[in-house]
Amino acid sequence: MKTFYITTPIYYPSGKYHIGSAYTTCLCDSVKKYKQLQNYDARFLTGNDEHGQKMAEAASDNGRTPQEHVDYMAKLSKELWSTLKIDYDDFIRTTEERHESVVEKIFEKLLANDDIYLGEYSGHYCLSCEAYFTETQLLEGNICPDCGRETKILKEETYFLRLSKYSDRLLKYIEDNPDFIFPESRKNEVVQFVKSGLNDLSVSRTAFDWGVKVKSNPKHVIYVWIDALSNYITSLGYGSSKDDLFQKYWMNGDEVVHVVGKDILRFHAIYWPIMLMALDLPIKFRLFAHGWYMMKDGKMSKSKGNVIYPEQLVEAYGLDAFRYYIVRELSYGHDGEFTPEDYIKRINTDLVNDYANLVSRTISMVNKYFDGTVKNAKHDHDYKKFELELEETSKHIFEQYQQAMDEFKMAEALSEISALVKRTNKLIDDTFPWDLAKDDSKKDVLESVMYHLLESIRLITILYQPFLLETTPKVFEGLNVGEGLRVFTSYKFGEKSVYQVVKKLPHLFPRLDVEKESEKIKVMMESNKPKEEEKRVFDMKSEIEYDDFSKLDLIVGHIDDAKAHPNADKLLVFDVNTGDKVRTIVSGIAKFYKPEDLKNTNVMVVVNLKPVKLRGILSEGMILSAEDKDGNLKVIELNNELEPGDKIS
Ligand code: ME8
Repeated sequence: MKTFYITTPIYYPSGKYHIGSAYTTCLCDSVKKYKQLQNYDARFLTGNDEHGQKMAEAASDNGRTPQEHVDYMAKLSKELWSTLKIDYDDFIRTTEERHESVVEKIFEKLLANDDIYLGEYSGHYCLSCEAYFTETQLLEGNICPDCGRETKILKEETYFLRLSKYSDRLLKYIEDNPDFIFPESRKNEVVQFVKSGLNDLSVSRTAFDWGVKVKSNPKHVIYVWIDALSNYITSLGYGSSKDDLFQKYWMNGDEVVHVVGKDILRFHAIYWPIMLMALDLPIKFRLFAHGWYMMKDGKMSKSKGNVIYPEQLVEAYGLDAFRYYIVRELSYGHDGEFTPEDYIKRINTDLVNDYANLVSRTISMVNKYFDGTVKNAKHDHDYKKFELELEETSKHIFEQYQQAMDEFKMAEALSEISALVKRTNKLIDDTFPWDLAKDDSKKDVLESVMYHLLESIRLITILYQPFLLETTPKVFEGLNVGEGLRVFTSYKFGEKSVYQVVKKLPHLFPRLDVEKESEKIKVMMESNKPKEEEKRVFDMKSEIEYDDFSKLDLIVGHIDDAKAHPNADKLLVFDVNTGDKVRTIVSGIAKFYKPEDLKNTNVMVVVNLKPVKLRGILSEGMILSAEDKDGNLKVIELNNELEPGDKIS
């Protein structure tokens, strides 16, 4: 038996998982089931990424210790996966001893081989983004290109992984293995990035301690990505005394696929293969990088009230509808949009109108005309050509479906099945069974048509098995199809000789009212908004004296005019009347405002801040804004009765 090993990323359990994480997990689970139908020995790994500063912060935001927090979240995650009937073979947590002890060894091994070395990192660090930036990335005035705040020069002792040493080998590997990273566009992104030159990667931190400590120098904590990426092999027992799974699925395995979102492509396409090369292990995996589920108003975010949780959709519309929609709606490698209307329409069209309707019409006709029993009557008749056409279509669709599934084009695979459902429904339109039933001499023809409908439903249901977990067994049972005729090797017209169907199948998917049900989903999304009284936590700076505060000259300013910065997308340039004069102030808020949005408003200005040149324009002050939970900046607008130059204290 050939082996197949598929993995999701390990998720950061900072909060409840939304439909984005559920997408990757459902997709991998469906692929596992598909591979099992192809007779592979398939293994599926998922888990949680529990270390790092952000996790420690999420824990303290929730009033828990980091360990309490990750334990609690692991329980919630497993509950979600069980609600979604995810059939993983292992759930790895990076705080488990079996993982930590091996990560520790991996680091020491790389250190001993001189692939990791101790050095010093000095660079412009943005405290808010927790990231270093190079000189060329910074905006003028050492401003962070992501959030527009001033960066600080930080120096810290850190270990580095020699990425530079491996970049040629990596490029050659990508060239020699054209299907290593897919889709193609993602591969090109990676190649370009590597070709632009790889700097050695800082792989340890000293600023916090929630992580795996470097054994030989415990004041360092191993960088969360080195820790996290190792999960794909630590879970198989690599580096431990019991490594038979590692030998079977990795070293001697036939296929390994890591499925990841586009945002973590670089980690998997560059750092991970380089780690494997440095460990002298084969790069066994292929990498599929998918797009994101977005909302009409951008990214999913609790405070926008646009988040929807998988559990809510499953409870309202059932598991199969959710699992079907989630892999059907995102097309290969692209982003897609979740809208409540699309959700309901997709279920109504594909599952209610086409599939469920075909099954229920057929069962009721077979009962009405043949008392529930139909056999394979092979003989010629006037409608044979329609039946043969259906047989041909179904053969072709099986090939197309497999090809799409092998290439991780789930939406295409599902639309192939839909095409077969439509084609089968068309056999009813082509042959008018109700007319055939009126003529006793056409009984054989009618039986042949019914048989073809039933066989086609069997074949369709075989293909739906990786996706519709609850519905497909019901249909097979209703049609009295045994285990042996539910497998790919039985995908052929004529394999089942006699059908004996149930009197009536319970509704597979009830028809939904689009307007009413979309409204219901919108209400669910609104209810997911954080409650007003929810505690906000921020990083409190150290206490200051009044004298420190009084050093600030805070003044009411009136924005006379505003325009885009000619040389920087992220910056806006304001003419602000602060009473004494009209100042030019450059502000990194272009992501949140159009220039005209703030014209003629009164704002708070720090006027005695040392002027800085930002991309060629001298900025003579700072307009104050507030940052919401999701990092959006909102300028603090003041009462219009205030005058430019009024002092704020
Ligand atoms: O990145 N649509 O964890 P994570 C589709 N711990 N996918 C989405 C999504 C959306 N709206 N939002 C997030 C991490 N994702 C690391 C991984 S692996 C060794 C370590 C996807 O919880 C995202 O693209 O932040 C990523 O693939 C996955 O969820 C986990 O993200």
